[in-house]
Amino acid sequence: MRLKLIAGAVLAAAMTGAASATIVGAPVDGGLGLQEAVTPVMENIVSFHNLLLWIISAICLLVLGLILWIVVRYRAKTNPEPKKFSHNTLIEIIWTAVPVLILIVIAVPSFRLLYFQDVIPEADFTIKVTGNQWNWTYEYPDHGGFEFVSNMLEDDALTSENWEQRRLLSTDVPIVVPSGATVRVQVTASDVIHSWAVPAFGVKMDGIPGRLNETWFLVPEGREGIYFGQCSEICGIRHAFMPIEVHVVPEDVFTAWTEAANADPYTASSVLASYYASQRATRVAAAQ
Ligand SMILES: [Cu+2]
Repeated sequence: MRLKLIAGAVLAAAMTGAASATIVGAPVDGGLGLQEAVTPVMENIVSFHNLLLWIISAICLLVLGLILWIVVRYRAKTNPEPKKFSHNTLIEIIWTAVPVLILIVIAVPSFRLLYFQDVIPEADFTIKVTGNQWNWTYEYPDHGGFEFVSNMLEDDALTSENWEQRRLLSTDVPIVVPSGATVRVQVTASDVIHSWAVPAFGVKMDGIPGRLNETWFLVPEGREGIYFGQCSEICGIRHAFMPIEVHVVPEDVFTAWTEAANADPYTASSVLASYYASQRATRVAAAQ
């Protein structure tokens, strides 16, 4: 009896684990920091951010210390006669040179990171993203050129039947990419400026009507899952309701999805549903 109960609990844990394990890139309750980095670009952004945090904290503490020291040491009560000097050359040289040095220390990794983001490595394939008021059009020119529009799911359409969905973040037709592939993303817009941003990828690229911007991302193998993003350039009244949902899946699932999408991109998500169902089944079987 007890054994059965334990087995049941393990099974339930495995099943909820399977349902929640697929969402990787999403906001978390009470979260303060950046989303967990999954691409090399985001890993670099996080370490640059952490470096800046040390520098900025040291500067704040130094300035706070100086203010406290001056407030106490030079207060009117103990200094009835104010000093009359107007400048101090040595101090002025120091407070010019030290900030210049700090800025150089910051600039070097900053430019290195900018070039790393900006210079697109040899890409495996391209996705073209067009921002519209208020949804995204996706095109896969290297996989037969199919195209579809991705809209936010309204609250009453949310269902976690096939995979876990999130309010204001899930879409009716998610985009799919394989893990381990370098993906070039071309971003533009049809009406006003939008911005295609996925925090866990370290990607935020403006889509500007009449122009084509490029960026890239690479999700390593083993980091498959669902990643969410949002339009990040205020673009009108429904700006907050044009999310981005990216499913990173193994290569063979991606191939099956592109084949289905070439026939009909609006029903191709069934490939994802059966992939997650088989994953769930494997996990449940492993737990038994
Ligand atoms: Cu927008």
